[in-house]
Parts: sequence; structure tokens; C-alpha cells
Amino acid sequence: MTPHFAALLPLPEPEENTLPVAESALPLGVAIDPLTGAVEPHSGRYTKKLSELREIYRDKAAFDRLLAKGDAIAYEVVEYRPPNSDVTFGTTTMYPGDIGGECYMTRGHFHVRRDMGEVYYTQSGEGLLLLESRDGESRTVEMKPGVCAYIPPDWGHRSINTGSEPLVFVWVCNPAAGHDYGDILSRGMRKIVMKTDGAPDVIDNPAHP
Ligand code: M6P
Ligand code: ZN
Repeated sequence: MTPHFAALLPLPEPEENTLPVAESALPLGVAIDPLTGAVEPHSGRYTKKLSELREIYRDKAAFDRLLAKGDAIAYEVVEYRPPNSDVTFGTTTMYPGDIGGECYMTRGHFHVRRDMGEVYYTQSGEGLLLLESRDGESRTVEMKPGVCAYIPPDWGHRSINTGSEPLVFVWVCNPAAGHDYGDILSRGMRKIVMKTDGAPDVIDNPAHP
């Protein structure tokens, strides 16, 4: 196999929150609740609270006003990660809301492994998957029940809840893919999703360098 060119680049530090693996490597059916994102059995889970996400939103004053009312869970990730496998999967459940008009979103990341993509299959709710290539091309894919979004290798991706209900989607990727948050955390993405009069608009991010 030809080694991918990116294998020569320095890799980011490993994540501190790698989730545990399941005990069994045997075949099984995993039950997924399309409305709540519950995954049974699951091997790991985490929640992201609003207070952990201040950096990603533009309007810090609106953010602080909202946070003062309570530190709500913004999204949750539940995973079934089999041991010694090239696939892992789980759900992400994103609660609805906006901060100064900017719709609730995930942190957004590239994969550490630049040769590994991902798939998001929406179960309920509505949203947008915002993607950005390394050379600056932006794309969006609508997230709605029945649509399976393909994330090609080396495209940064962030999901955004544009609706008024939880957005629940199943994701599948290689557990070796890893999350590289650096670029998106420091520069933001080229596009942002704002709600104006209740409808989501994808606009240029004025703060992007
Ligand atoms: C998806 C997957 C997960 C990711 C989660 C939250 O469910 O891609 O691997 O962790 O979204 O996104 P982020 O890590 O960018 O906050
Ligand atoms: Zn990913």
C-alpha cells in the first residue's frame, strides 16, 4: 500500500477523552433509540456542557448571558467500540438552541488520520453538516431522517442543530481516525450557521482569518 503523504506530518497530541472499548468482540445487535440517541449496549459516553464550548461561539456576551441561566448539556455522544476492530459507531444527540442567533453546534474536527472518513446517518431532528476541505472549500449536507451523510477523508466537519427538536444521528468511523480539534478551534470554520427569523442561513464567518 502506498503510504498516505500525511503520515509524514507531525500528529497532534492524543485526545485525553478516548472512550473505553467493549468487553466482547463477538457479533451482536445494538439497539439505538432514534429519538433519544440511547445506545444499548454501549461501551462509553460523554456529555458536552455549554460551559465547555465558549470558544466556539462568536457572541461571547450572548454566551455568558445564557450560561448565567444554567449550564445545560449541549450534546451527548454514546459509543459502541468493539475491541480490535476497524469500525466503531455510536450516536450524537444535539439539543436545540442558539447563541446570539448562531445555532448550537459540535466543536468540529478533522481526523488525525487524514486517510479516514466517516458517515453520519440522521435519525431524528434537522440540521446541517458543515464540511471544509484543507484547501478551503466549504460544503453543507442537510441532516434529516433518512439521509446518510458521507464525510470524505481530510474534510473538517461540524454538525449543527438548525431545528427546534434534538438532532440525533448515528456515526460510523474507524476508531483509529482520532479527533484533531486544533485548526477549527483556533480559526473557526469559514462558514457559520445563523438563525434569522427562525430559518437557518449559512453565511461567511467574518472572524475567519
Ligand atoms: C460525531 C462524531 C464523534 C464526535 C462528535 C462530536 O458524533 O464525529 O466522533 O466526537 O460528533 O463532535 P466534536 O468531537 O467535533 O465535538
Ligand atoms: Zn469525525
